[in-house]
Amino acid sequence: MNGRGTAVVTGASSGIGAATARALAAAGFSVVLGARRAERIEAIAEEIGGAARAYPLDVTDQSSVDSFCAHVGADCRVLVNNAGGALGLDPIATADETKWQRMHDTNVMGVLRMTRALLRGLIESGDGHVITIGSVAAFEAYAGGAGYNAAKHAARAVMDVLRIELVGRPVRVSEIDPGLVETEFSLVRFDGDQARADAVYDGITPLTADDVAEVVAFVATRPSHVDIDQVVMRPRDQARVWLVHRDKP
Ligand code: NDP
Ligand code: 8X3
Repeated sequence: MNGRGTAVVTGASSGIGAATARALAAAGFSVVLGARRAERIEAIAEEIGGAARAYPLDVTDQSSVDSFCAHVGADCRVLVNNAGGALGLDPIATADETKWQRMHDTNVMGVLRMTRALLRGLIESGDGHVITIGSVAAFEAYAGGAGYNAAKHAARAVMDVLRIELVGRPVRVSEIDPGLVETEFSLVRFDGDQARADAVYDGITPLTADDVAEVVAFVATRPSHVDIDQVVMRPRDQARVWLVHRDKP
């Protein structure tokens, strides 16, 4: 069953993006997966089967975005801007500009590049939907978070403006803002340091990628007149980014 049209998922090679591609396919979408690790998205598309397709995508590179979107064609109905992440947890005093620029390029400019490239088709579909995976970091500052905070705050502003600019057009704009989700996120943030990444989830039951994907699929399958503007979701043990209850043996 692929009666709901085409859904593009960026950053579909792991974590929330991979789970979202599976969930949207199960909900009846023909999914198109994009990420830099081509072999991973090809394997996930093959596992999903049916009309799932996978093409390499680097959202920081306009020519890669153009080639990817040429494969998608004109019939995209849902775009899930998921590609992104954090690099480091450095205080502002010792901030690494390269990391800040990479975070901005992926989490903000990537959202712009993908949305701009597919927007015309989304409008012409008569029932388009842009869903962006933000973060609680989009509205909650925390020590060491400045570069990622700034990027996710900016991505949120972009989505707010898009919602305003599209009012009266047949396109919904939704933002899903999760707290702690156990994926490769922390491994990437801490540059492959597995022990440091594991410590982030120590003593709590974090959200899973499937928990978030289930919400994305719910948001994407509401009737056309229902726009779920924003969803904030966290593990029960997390009240703020920095306020986490941990069970210690
Ligand atoms: P993962 O690290 O598991 O997944 C990140 C995905 O983004 C990968 O598929 C990666 O693929 C892709 N990606 C990174 N850079 C690029 C790029 N330049 N072009 C295309 N794809 C890219 O982390 P999550 O699944 O957790 O992260 C998904 C989103 O959720 C991110 O936007 C993150 O900020 C957000 N988020 C995560 C939370 C968490 O606690 N895990 C909480 C709140 C929000 P590849 O490397 O193959 O290109
Ligand atoms: C990921 C959640 O708390 O690491 O977006 O910023 S957090």
